[in-house]
Amino acid sequence: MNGPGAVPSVLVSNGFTLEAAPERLGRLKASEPSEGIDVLRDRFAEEGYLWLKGLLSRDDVVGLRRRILSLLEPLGLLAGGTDPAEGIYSGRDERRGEGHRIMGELVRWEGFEAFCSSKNLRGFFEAFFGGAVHLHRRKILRHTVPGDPSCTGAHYDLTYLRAGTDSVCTAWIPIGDTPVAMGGLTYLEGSDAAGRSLEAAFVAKNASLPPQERISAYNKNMTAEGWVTRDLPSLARRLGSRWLVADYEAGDVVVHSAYMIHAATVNEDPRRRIRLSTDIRYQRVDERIDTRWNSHWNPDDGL
Ligand SMILES: O=C(O)CCC(=O)C(=O)O
Repeated sequence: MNGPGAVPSVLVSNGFTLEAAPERLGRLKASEPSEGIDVLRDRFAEEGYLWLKGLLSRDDVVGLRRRILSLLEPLGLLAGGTDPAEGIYSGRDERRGEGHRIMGELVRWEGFEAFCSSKNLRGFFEAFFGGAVHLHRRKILRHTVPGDPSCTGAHYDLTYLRAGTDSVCTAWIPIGDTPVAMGGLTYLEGSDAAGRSLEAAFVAKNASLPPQERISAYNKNMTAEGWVTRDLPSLARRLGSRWLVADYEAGDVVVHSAYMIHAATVNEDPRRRIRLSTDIRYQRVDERIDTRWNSHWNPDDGL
């Protein structure tokens, strides 16, 4: 069991520093998968997320981490003489697009598909949705080296999934221990409601656009990346809310709603570990599926 990681005195995202005051920065609430599905469903409805401790086998997650990092090793990303599963960054710049090319191959690997549809994960969603589920083929696999200043901006996922059901859920899976300093996901507390009203406003604005543009995250009514903003501290102030962070451990999964606003911070790990994570989507099979997500992810797929 790993103790909580050191929380950096400052958390930064895309050049903006998160306010550390308790009314602006807090901790995610943890849930145990054994708590019972009704309790978990109620909590999800209340909070917009579930941080499920140890849903997956730690060994499976660490094994996947080792595999991914040993494929990144030939790119010179790992410090010499270190264990690939640790993922200690060498400080070397990756040749443009090489890491993404490897990630793009990995998401097509049968072993990765098996990981994402493992019994515990699929079983959780079957119980949660109360029926047969669909796992979207498009699965995003991310690697973030320490010090990289560009982070995921504040957004809610329906922006990219507008042609399907809004009951779709994301499972964000840290691939390896990911203490706060490593820049894992941060959630804006209580923001499921804000995501719903932002989306309602976009639907009204988008009504006159042609159908393909209406569902696009990048139409003229959206920001360049489809994000709500890069400025996390201002958003928290505007909504009178706070960003929630966590020391994630290998085996944890965070399930969030399609409206829950989330973002990432710079990886400032004092041990200089590379952050690996995947984000994948589950929904009921009998609900509308956004067919744009029926193909494997690649970083240039325009979604
Ligand atoms: O890992 C990240 O930086 C972003 C993940 C994300 O946006 C998601 O899980 O929906």
